[in-house]
Amino acid sequence: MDLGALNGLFAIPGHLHFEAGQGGLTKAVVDNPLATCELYFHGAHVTAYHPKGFEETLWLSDAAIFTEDKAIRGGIPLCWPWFGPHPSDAALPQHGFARNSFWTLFGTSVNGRGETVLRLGLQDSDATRSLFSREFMLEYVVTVGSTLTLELTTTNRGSEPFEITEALHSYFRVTSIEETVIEGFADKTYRDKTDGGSQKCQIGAVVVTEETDRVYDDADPSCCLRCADRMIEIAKFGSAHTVVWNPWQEKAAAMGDFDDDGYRHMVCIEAANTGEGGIILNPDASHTLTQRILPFL
Ligand code: TA6
Repeated sequence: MDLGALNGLFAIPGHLHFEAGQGGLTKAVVDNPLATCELYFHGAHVTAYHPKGFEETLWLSDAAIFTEDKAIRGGIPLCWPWFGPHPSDAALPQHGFARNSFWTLFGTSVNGRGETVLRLGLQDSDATRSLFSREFMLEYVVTVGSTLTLELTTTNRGSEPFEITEALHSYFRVTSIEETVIEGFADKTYRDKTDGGSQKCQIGAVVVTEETDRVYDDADPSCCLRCADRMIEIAKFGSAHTVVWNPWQEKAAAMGDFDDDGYRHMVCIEAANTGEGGIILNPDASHTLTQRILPFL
C-alpha cells in the first residue's frame, strides 16, 4: 500500500501518520499529547519511544541497518517463533523470522485514555512455512501513551499443537552503563549464557560490568531500570523468563551494526518465554506476551 493510501485509511490527525523511514522502509510516526513513538512495518519494529517530559527510552544503534533482510539493531525486535538459535537447525535465522518479516497494518485508533493504538498482524505464508511449518496468526498491539504497552498474541490456526519460544527484545537507553542498576531480580535463579548456561542466583540488584547474557526464571510482573537520574518500570505478563543482555565492548565491536561504544549506553531487558519454558498452543488456542514500559523519573 502506498503512503498516500496508508495515510488516507489509517492516519489520525494529532496522533499518527506514515512516512518513508531509513532505507526507504515505511514507518508509523506517533506524536500525541502523551508521547512520540516510531514503528517500522519491517519486523513491526518499534525503534523509538519518547514519553513527553522524559528522555528517549529506547536505544537504537547509530550503525543500524535498515534493509528488508536484516533486523534493525536496537528498539524492540520481536523474537518469534523461536528465541536464540533454532533448537535443531542452526541454518535457520537466529531469533526466528518475525523481526525480518513485513507486517500488515490491521488498524489504528485512539483509546479512552487518549493513547494511540496500532494493531499489526503476520499470518503464515509460503515463506514462513518454509521456516516454520505451522499455520498461525500473530497479532501485535502497540499502545502509545505515558506508558508503552506491547502485546504479542500467537494463535494456532492449524490442526496440531505447536510450541514457540519468544521475546520482546527491548533495548533500553541508559546514560552510562556504569551508573545503571536493574532492581527486581534479587534471589532469583538465572542461567548465565556467558558461563556455559550455568545456573546461578542473583544477589541484590543487577549491575553490568562485562558481557552479560542471563535468562532469569522470573514470572514476576515488574523490574526497575535505574540509571543516573532516570527510572523506568518494566512490567510484563505472560512471560516466564526475563533476559538481560549487554554484549560489552568486544562483542559490540564485532557486530557491524552495533556502534562500538554503544554497549555503554544500552541494556536489553526482555520479556520472554525461552527454550526451557516454551509455550505449547493447541489448535485455536492463543497466548499473549506483554511488556509495559513506564518511565517515571
Ligand atoms: O537476548 C540476548 C541474545 O540472545 C544474545 O545471546 C545475543 O545473541 C542477542 O540476543 C542479540 O542477538 P541478535 O541476533 O539480534 O544479534
